[in-house]
Amino acid sequence: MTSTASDIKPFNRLLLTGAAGGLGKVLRESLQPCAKVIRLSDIADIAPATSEREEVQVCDLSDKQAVHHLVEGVDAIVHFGGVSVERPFEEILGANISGVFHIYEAARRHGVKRVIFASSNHVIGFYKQDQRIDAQAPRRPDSYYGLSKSYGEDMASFYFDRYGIETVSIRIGSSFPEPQNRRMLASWLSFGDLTQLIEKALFTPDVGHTIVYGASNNTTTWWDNRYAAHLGYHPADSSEPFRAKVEAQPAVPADDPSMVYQGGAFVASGPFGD
Ligand code: NAI
Ligand code: 15L
Repeated sequence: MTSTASDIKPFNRLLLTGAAGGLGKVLRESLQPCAKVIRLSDIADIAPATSEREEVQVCDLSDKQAVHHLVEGVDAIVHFGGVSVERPFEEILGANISGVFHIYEAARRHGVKRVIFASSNHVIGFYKQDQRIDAQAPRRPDSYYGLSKSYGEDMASFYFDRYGIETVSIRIGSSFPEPQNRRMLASWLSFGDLTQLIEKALFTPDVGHTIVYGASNNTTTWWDNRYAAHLGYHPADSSEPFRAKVEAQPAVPADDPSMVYQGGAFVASGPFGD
């Protein structure tokens, strides 16, 4: 169930990174009740502010000084910016690895106490689809991209233990308007459920560093959220209404990575630069 307006005591200023991206555009609208002002940031062009409740600041996450400036005056950070697919390591390094360090270091210096980190199922992508795992399962990254999200989770853990900055790391499955293939019947996360999860992540007290799998209430499921029960996340949507449409797609061989591994095709990406 999505939080009601009365559950929410909005932050004064919330920073949303990745605001020009697919999910950023959705969250720009849906997170409005969470803050009096949302500061929208991306390296790419962002649509101009539509009211005094929005601020727009272009920023490259790999630029430490720029991120320090970006975080000034914010109360919480929804960190969705970065490279969102598998790419050569050098591209991942600046945006995702240096980027997440810059976000936490700026949070520390400016006294920000809560970060929501867009982690990914690709942190555990080498598990097979017949396995059911929880947040304590050893990570099995499937790509440089997955490794960068794994590093981000460790950064979150460190900044909580060392500085008391709390984080909810959301291992997002596949968040798109609808599931696009058979794998996404299990990994799909609706935009409504993503919003609910971020609201819970922002407003639940004492989260420490919590890892939660971001999936809707799908009939096929690989992920057990027992260690995130305190968030009270109860997904309202399901991939089931899309099953017939997805299963009408051309058959895929049973040994195709998209049918075998939780991370799907990411497990077979690369190598780069040979
Ligand atoms: P997206 O690629 O549409 O958006 C990411 C945004 O980050 C882009 O607008 C891009 O310009 C920006 N960005 C890239 N490098 C940057 C840099 N150096 N400095 C500042 N901004 C930079 O991806 P999407 O789908 O919106 O995902 C948002 C976040 O959620 C990403 O962190 C992604 O890894 C994560 N995620 C998304 C999933 C999904 O199903 N959509 C699944 C799992 C994780
Ligand atoms: C991700 O982490 C990506 O950002 C997104 O584009 C999808 O590929 C998603 O995972 C997925 O696994 O479906």
